Amino acid sequence: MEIRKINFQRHGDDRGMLVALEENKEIPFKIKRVYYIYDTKKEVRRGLHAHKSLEQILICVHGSCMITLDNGNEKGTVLLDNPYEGIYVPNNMWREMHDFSEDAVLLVLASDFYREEDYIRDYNIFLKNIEEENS
Ligand code: T46
Repeated sequence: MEIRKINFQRHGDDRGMLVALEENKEIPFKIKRVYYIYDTKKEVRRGLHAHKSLEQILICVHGSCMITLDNGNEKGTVLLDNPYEGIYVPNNMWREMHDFSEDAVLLVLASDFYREEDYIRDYNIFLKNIEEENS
């Protein structure tokens, strides 16, 4: 599966760079939550779940990390290593974040508030849900 990166517009001048993200413009949903992940150990894999109803944009604003997405049929992995690039992660998508650099800060813009009930943490249940949707 090819994971398409979104290239955000950069506003650069001789002072440096700036990226601006607005809901329903660069971000294709209303932003209800922002969180960020940092100080992740190199050997750690985070995520390992899907969401029933949540859209997210992931941006590695500092350092780098790998993102693996799995839609139940196909998998793809992408390197995020630029603060002006992001990836869109829809619902029903298994995600894993791994190979974080020591200085990595992964910023996430989410379409909904945190709800534990929205998580699918069992891979077999995730696959079963996908099968049911496709039947
Ligand atoms: C996702 C990937 C990319 C909260 O209290 N509020 C929050 O908004 C979030 C995201 C987490 N938490 C708590 C719940 C856990 O006790 O923070 C702790 C760590 O969360 P979790 O183990 O879910 O973190 P990751 O890195 O495995 O996954 C996170 C998001 O949870 C998830 O939605 O898509 O980042």
